[in-house]
Amino acid sequence: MSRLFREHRIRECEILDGTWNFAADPSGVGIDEGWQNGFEGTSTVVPSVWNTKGGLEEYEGACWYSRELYTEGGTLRFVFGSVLTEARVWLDGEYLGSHYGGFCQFELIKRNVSRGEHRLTVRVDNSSDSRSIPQSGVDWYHYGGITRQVSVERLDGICVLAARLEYTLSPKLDSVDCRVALTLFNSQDIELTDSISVRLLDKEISVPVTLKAGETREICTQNFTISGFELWSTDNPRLYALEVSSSTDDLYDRVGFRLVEVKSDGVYLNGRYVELLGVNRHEEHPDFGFAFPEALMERDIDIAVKMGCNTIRGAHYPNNPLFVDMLDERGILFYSEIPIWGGGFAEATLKDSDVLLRGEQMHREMVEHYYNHPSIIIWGMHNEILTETEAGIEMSRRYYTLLKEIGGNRIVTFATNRPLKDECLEYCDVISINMYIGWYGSKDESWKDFISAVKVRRDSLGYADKPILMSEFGAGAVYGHRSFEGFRWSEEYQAKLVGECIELFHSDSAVAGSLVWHFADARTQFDLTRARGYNNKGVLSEYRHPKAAYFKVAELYNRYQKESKTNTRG
Ligand code: ADA
Repeated sequence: MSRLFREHRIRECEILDGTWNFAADPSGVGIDEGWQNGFEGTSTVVPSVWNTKGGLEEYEGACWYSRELYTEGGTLRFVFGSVLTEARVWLDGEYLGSHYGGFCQFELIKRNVSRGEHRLTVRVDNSSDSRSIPQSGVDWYHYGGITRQVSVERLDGICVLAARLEYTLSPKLDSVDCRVALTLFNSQDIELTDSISVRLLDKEISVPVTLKAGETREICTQNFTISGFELWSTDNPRLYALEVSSSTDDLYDRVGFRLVEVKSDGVYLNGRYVELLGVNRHEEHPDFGFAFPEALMERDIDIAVKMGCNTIRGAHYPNNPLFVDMLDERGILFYSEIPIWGGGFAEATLKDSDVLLRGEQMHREMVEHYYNHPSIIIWGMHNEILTETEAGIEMSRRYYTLLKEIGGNRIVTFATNRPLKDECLEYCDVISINMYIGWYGSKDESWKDFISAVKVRRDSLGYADKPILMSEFGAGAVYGHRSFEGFRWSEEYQAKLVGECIELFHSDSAVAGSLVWHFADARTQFDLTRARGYNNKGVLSEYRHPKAAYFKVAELYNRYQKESKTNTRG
């Protein structure tokens, strides 16, 4: 997986990014015609999206990718950072497996591979419909392709496939009770015994293990206590190395210790109140789609920090782990969710057992791959689904229970656009609200009345202890469209509305924070209701040029951040 640091010092890894053979398969004949054994194509670069290639801008369907690789042989593990949306993979024409769902890593293992040249082939399909996740009617672009790094690893002996640090801080936050859950795999054809070493700060734990040929097993270290560490926080994002090794393999990750709590007035990090001041951000760019370049990730973070943000919502899917690594380093809080974007999901679809299972699988994968990131303080279950219906309630109950069970010390929430009739408030730790008063709907609606009505309903349902997070609000502004009169679609209109919202939310002690919709304009398939084919509610243009709203948000967020240093709450 591409990370900001080296994950392996023993395991041999080769990055397979670069030039691949590529062909679109619009009539879906590839498998029947045996393209898994080879096909005529043109060259393309991986990672990328095909929608930036001439002729495929609006293409939805299957495309094929293949490339050669050389290996010394043995057990190979192919790691795909993200393939949108369904991947089927072959090695030398032999089927290895498939994966459904973009935006999250998956791996396929093949044992007994011979030494020499091999051909890796991937069929990628980004078709969407009413039951796909994301479903067809979403407010972003259905890019397709191999959008994050691909690599191949050579496994030897007993291997460490995953290591998850589970910890509980003491009440004084000066010591931490830890254990590490390890996923181990015997890559050989014979039973093996080894000793796994786990190192974290001054502790080194050894775990003896015997695995049958080809066996995968999750085991946990005994509990151990650490003291003399620094907490991870927004001011001091202290990270520590978690190193796991067997005699033939290793895995390195970074962890941080922090406590996330929710009280009626908001979110507390390590016992200190933190007002969530942030933006929603699509990991998308007109020139690269979802194959978002690393240097731009860093630039986006620089811009967000300058804007005074301490929080980013990865709307609406798990972001590149590299980006989350950067957030870990910079002390920025992250809200990570899966792409269940409700707009077009009918009630029947929410009940559909395949859809429910797909969503569950995506949550499990998100937790599995992102568990150790201290910056992730919020798991988002879904966005704007029909939470007043039986199906919405059941989906929320199911995912909330799951994420509370497996998600570690994190807030679990979902973004609702119907808080005055939402029947799922039981299934969230903070009430995250997407609302666009001042943009959609009548000009007479009042934000103040709306927030009061939400609080009255929340309290009457017995959830007065759950703070409100304004997870989306904003207005469209076409970059460069200025207006003395402050007409809609002008930068002035957006700046005024967003500024007034932030000031109102900041002044209300029931509101935990504001996440402006959104960071930068992003391409959408809603091209009739969205000028230019973009969602224009970015405070930056798609090329990261600031609109007037950027400066308004920066003024307010930076002021609040300054004031919070003297804030005595918590
Ligand atoms: C929703 C949705 C966003 C975006 C926004 C808008 O709240 O979650 O993805 O579509 O509305 O711009 O209308």
